[in-house]
Amino acid sequence: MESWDAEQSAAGTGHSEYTGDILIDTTQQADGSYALIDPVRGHTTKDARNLSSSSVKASSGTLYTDADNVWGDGRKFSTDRATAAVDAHANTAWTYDYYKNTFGRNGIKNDGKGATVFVHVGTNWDNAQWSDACFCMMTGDGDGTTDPEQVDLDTMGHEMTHGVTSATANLRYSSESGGLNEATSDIFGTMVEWYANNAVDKGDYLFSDQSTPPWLRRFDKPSLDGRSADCWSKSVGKLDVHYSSGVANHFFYLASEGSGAKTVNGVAYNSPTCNGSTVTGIGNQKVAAVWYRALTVYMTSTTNYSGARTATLNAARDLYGASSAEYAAIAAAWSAVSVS
Ligand code: ASN
Ligand code: ZN
Ligand code: CA
Repeated sequence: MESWDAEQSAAGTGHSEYTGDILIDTTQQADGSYALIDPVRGHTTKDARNLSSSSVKASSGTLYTDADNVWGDGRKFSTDRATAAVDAHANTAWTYDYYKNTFGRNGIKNDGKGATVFVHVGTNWDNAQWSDACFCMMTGDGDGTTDPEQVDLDTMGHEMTHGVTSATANLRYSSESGGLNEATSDIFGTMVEWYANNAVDKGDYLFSDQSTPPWLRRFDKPSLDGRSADCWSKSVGKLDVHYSSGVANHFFYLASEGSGAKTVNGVAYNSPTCNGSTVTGIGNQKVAAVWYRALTVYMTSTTNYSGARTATLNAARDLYGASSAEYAAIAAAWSAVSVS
């Protein structure tokens, strides 16, 4: 009998750390309390109770429940342990919706199954990660002094995208394929931010700008972080994957916005080219569409930078035609980061 359903979906109010006051999808349980179970997308948000990332399993931690369906206090480093959970729960939903509404992808594995999301992992763990084995995301509380909880939009999008990459091209997490794996997470993490169109955490080409201000990585000139590569070279695959990703992040910016100085949503960028060319952008939605098709149709576990150029050109040909401006822009942007 319908009126006796034990669980029903409800709209909760969340006081988030990074995106203001928001609505979150929760589930009312048989005892009348509300739980951070997303009835639409299937993901569940839990408190890891400071268990270290290496020990977390899907069954670890405690499901968040609440009597009045009003969650968190909007503060960073909050003593209210539900505050980081508000951001994690909502931003996982934004990521799911981005993939669903943009590419028709039904969850991380495209099987409609929701993941488990953990907040408060470890002690002063200034990181977040995806685990295939656990089918879960883990987020830490930051460093305890400067960096707060690692649950902002682009970070959640980044981690969930590692699951998408595993389920598709499965790019090996070392050398050039590892850089492409990391860049794929940076690119779609950023696209989730653009998709969410939040007034507080605006779309930008800065990664982890909210939880590690002013930013951890940036796309227009990745080397500004002191470690990432702007241009491909034979030795780029020797870098840590979070720095060899710079070549693809730089490609993404150039193909989206073009070379030179530009202010977007109030942030000033200045993107150089490695070959002295001038590149005209086609907008990040088209570049993301090309990247998604390349990732899901053409890239494999061993794709390197040269292979990524071929994969994205194949995707651009499929989507826009071989003589399109989009195809030409993808080619020009790769050439501008020295990938031929
Ligand atoms: N946050 C990092 C990442 O997703 C964690 C790691 O290096 N695996 O890349
Ligand atoms: Zn990553
Ligand atoms: Ca950002």
